[in-house]
Amino acid sequence: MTSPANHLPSPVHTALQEGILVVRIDNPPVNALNAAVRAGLQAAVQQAQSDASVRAVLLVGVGRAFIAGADIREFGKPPQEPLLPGVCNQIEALDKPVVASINGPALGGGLEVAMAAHYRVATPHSKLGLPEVTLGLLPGAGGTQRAPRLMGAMAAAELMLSGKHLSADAAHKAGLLDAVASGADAVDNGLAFVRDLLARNAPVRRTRDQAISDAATAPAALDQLAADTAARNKGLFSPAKIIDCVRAALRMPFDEGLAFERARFVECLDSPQRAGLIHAFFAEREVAKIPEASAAQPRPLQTIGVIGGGTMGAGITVAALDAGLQVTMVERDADSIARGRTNVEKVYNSLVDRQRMTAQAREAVLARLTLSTDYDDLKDVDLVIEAVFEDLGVKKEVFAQLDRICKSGAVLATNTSYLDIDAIAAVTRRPSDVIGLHFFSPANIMRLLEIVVAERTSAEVVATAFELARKMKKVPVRAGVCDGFIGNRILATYRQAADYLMEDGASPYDIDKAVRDFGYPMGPYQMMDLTGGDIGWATRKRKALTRDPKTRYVEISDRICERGWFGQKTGRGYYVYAQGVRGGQPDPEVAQIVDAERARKGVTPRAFSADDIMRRYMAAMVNEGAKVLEEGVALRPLDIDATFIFGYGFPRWRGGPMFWADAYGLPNVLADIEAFAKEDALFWQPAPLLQKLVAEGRGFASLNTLK
Ligand code: T1G
Ligand code: NAD
Repeated sequence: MTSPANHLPSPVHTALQEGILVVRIDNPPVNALNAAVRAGLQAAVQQAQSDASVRAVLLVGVGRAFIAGADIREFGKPPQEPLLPGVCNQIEALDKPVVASINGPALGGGLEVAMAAHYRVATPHSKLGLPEVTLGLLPGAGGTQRAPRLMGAMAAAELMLSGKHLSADAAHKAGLLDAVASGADAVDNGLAFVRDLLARNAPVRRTRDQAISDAATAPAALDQLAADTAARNKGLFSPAKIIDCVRAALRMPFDEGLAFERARFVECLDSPQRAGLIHAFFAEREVAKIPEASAAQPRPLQTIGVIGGGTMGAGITVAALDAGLQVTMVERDADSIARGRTNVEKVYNSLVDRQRMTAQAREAVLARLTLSTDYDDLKDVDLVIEAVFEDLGVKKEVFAQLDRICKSGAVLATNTSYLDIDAIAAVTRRPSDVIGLHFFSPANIMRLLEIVVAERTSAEVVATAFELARKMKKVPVRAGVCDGFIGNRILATYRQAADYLMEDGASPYDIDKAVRDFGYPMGPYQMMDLTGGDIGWATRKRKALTRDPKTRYVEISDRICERGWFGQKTGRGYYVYAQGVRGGQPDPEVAQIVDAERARKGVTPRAFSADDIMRRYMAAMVNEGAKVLEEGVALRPLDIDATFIFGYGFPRWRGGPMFWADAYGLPNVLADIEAFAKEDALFWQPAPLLQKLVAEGRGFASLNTLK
């Protein structure tokens, strides 16, 4: 059978077996419901309806998934018939039992197809969910009307708002499944289930006809959920629409509810957040597609060494243990290694305390950890990650030792935030085995891993680093060597723009508020207080020796640090952190310091609106991003987007700074920079790449495909 959409062979195959029409959906890698699949499903239903020898229908997915949802790549393009809501209604309307036999992911439209079927069975490792909210959407093929009828309105609302994937057991308990089969083969499981149905002459059971179990209590509970959701998902568009649809399911007849859902779905589709979130979805995956991945195979990776058991060393150790690896942590002395052990155990103890891990599981994980003060214990490891003090001399010493001790073929990595990795590699006889693995604090939580490829790093070592990231479920971004790589370099630039705003008249608290209202969890001065003002101060002092005297330098943060006010860790920074009070309070003494610095510099403060603040903040970020691109430090704009979404709190629904810039309009970004350059031409130098793209009428998106 060919598909009407494109006359290519249909990705949906049917075969009659014992009077059961087995419908196989075969659209690798995850059987996404593109136009051809939808057409194939529709044709299968029509075949089942018209063929009297068909007594029942069995839907299965070929490969590692049932159906992972609508084809996300189709969103934003003109819709192609048949549309999924209609296909689901046709499946449900069939007057012969339809069984969905699930293996692997049944997500979004995939679960909607299964809920339109009359019965559902799944293999034990299947995952069921309605994660459309993570794409700025809602279940648009009946999911908001059928899920409440299968699992209750509140449970359905929570599933859709969380975007979480349920295990087969949890889905069964929730009412989404009729059975969890023991077998791993979906066809066998399905055939056995259908045979039993036919033997019992089981009726067609349409989900639309099911009553909603908590219809009496749900309306009031939904009010509370709506309030919590609005507070939790500040600025997000689709969560409120999901709740409106569940309300409709409680109030309206099924088909009216479907129409209501459709209208809300189209509103989400048209929201710019959908485009930003879908860009983030694909950016998260595209970053792993790097030139070295096709040029080399990763080396074996079972045993890891971690040098330093401080903030980062301990977090990296936990990330490696969670990835199932053997870890040897090495510290300077007995006290330090004891501290390292405590830092690691603290993480697992709190998981056990919160019943998110059993004591046995903790012991099993910690059994894979070796603690040492002897570098010789690293002689057989596959990869070492150094996380000692941010001092070039100390790091060079460590790498010289590793070069002497580690086996040939071991990967030698540094977690430095800023230092020159080529200089570190140069103290070894194997610079091709040296690479930067820049984790973000807390390293066992933050998903971003900047993989810094030094001048001599081999393709095999890069591939091995990306394999480590895959094992640790990190989002790996390939970066070149420069001061601060991709993230910290761009961070330093927009932080500078924020400091200029502060010295010119904006209060640090207004700047933080503008950045929060833009969608960040916190502003730059709150972030400085969280990570510790002393770290930035040390960096500024280190850079003072080489700073261009013509560059404008704001000393307000120095004044604050000179008082020992390093932020949360000292109870005071830009904000005051009173015992028992959530979050920091603006500090009038900081405002006095700011005023004094303005007076000392002869600056007459002026007013800046939130829009003025964000135009400068974003212009600095995007302009430096363009420089990072043209220097080849980042491969593609999407690498910068992923860096800031997964490592610096950039609001995911805006798609990242470079994606945001395309939406805002590169000519507008350039115009802003040229306007600001009238005040400070040295800082506001437009990136040649930005000027080129504007001149050619192109966006950053045009650079997202690797040559
Ligand atoms: N559409 C298109 N491509 C998809 C896709 C999808 N739904 N899901 C995955 N891919 C691609 C992905 O880009 C990658 O491509 C490859 O498949 C493997 O994915 C009407 C509106 C299923 C749990 O949100 O969560 O249905 O990089 O690397 O880690 O109501 O993919 O190899 O070229 O992620 O094993 C709702 C999204 C859609 C699920 C597998 N569905 N997918 O994870 O592999 S909206 C989702 C996932 C919808 C309806 C609505 C995961 C996965 P490439 P992968 P994985
Ligand atoms: P930290 O001070 O918390 O820990 C450093 C540890 O290294 C200490 O426990 C110290 O005893 C140990 N150490 C020092 N010299 C050693 C040696 N020769 N052999 C063995 N152990 C030694 O510092 P941190 O915050 O964990 O930072 C470590 C590295 O990670 C730095 O390069 C830093 O720039 C980088 N980094 C830090 C962060 C962050 O947010 N803290 C984020 C990313 C990267």
